[in-house]
Amino acid sequence: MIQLVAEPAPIGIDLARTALIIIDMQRDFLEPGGFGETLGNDVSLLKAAVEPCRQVLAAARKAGMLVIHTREGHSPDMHDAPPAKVARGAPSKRIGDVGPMGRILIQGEPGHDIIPELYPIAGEPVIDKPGKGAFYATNLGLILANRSIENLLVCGVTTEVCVNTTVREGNDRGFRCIVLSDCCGSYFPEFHETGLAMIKAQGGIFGWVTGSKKLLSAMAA
Ligand code: C5J
Repeated sequence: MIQLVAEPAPIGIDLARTALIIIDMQRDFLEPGGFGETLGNDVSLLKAAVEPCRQVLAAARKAGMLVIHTREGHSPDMHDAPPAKVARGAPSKRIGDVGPMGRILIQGEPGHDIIPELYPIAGEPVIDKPGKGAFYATNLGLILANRSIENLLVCGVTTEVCVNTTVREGNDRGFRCIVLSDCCGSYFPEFHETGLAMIKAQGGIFGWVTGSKKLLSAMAA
């Protein structure tokens, strides 16, 4: 058990029943020429989350925790891409179009891959998800049940989209979701703050929020 200083309240978690889930730290979101940039975003805003995430990933591996990575994207034939998602907005390139990192948000393309700093190692499940939430149309729930996981430490991008959606899904499935604020990022700093505020409001309506340093010092204690 470790005791975590968190908001809205401290929380004790058993690391043997805790998984680290790193959401969509893909080149398509973090590097120029990918999905994030085609939507008109400044992708450099997500960079700050990489180093805290790397430190937490190293600590989780050292502690023998279950580490799960997710990737948002679609199969090359796009049978799993809802037309309403593909047609959305006015991006410079749409999902499936060819960009400098290959076809946008398509599995197997360079842009779909996880950034080198956080690259999965053997034994770490990588969940390919067609939606924003990591539970939707994936076997994440099964993987967590098979390991008797009760708590999720959540990192990744973007705070208000895929992180928030996954936390809401996880909360409804009975998981204690603890979001690591500096390990998450958004193209909109105000949405990052509000996304975190929504999780911890009302006594922790969706979960808890803490920072990587607090987690690392609790794990080291
Ligand atoms: C978005 C995500 N923002 N991973 N995806 O479209 O948050």
